[in-house]
Amino acid sequence: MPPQLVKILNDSYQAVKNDGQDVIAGLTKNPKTLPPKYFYDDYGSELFEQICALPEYYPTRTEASILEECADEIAELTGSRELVELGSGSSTKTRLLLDAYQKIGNSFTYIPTDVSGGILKNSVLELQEKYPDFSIQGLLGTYQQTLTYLESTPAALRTVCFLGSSVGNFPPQEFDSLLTQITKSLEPGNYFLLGIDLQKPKEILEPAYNDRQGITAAFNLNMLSHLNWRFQGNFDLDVFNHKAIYNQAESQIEMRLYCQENVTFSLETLDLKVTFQAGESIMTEISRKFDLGILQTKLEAKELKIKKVWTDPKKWFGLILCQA
Ligand code: AVJ
Repeated sequence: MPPQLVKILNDSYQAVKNDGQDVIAGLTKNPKTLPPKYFYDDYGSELFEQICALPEYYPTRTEASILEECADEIAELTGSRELVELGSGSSTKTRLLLDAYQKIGNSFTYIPTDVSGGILKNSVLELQEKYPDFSIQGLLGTYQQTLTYLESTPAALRTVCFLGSSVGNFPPQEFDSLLTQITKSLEPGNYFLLGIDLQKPKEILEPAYNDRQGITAAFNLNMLSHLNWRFQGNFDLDVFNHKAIYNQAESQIEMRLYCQENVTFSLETLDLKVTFQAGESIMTEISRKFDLGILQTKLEAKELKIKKVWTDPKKWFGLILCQA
């Protein structure tokens, strides 16, 4: 049998089956929220790729510029034979790391993981062609499912990477438990590579999340169309508006969808009715902006020893390499 391109992490890795419970919890809260993982159906992942290329959206190209400088060093320092990536998307930036590991010439396994099956399968196919000597195994699942799986399959020379500042989606407490779970997925000596967006003026941050072409707006609204197909919903995208603001006190971007009318929608398979007052919003995402020093202390407290830290000349983005 040919190897599976993508292994599906199903609920056997999860104690409780929970599909949609997080949607119910968020939409019955006041104020309403939704988990950012619902951005990423296949179309949402495609929109996110477009965001990464926007002139206002600096994180992707800034992180790539740092990786261009330090990928060889990371490959040498870690000497890893396995790279697991959380939320790999198209794996575009990761190719800089894969190139560096390829130069070293050891046998090597790359494990991209994502919640979007379409983009994951396509990138596994492309990467297998570009890196014929690497073993490439996609994992389809949430961060939690992936980390639980990793814990059950330890590897001596493993690096787990979490790029693009996706950790910024986690509020402080959840971030804390995520770090605990990441530590559990690592054996002593394994590495963790973390990409984080750093604090900077509102004048740079807000345009990055309210782009002039409206791609971020389409990305935000697509969450409702994802819920419509996944849970037989009837959200009318035309009555919602996108807006992102920088909450200076919390150092986070907050992205919301504002409902323009008094209206009720339903999600049939969740047996849920959701009523909105005109002007009411759903918060779909927070994107935290970090202080490099505070974060380093936090990682050390989680028994992740800082090996090396890189930034760009403007100090807009940081890359931290830790060892368990
Ligand atoms: C993928 C979570 C890192 O927070 O910048 C981009 C998602 N949302 N534009 C971010 C996002 C709106 C992105 N992360």
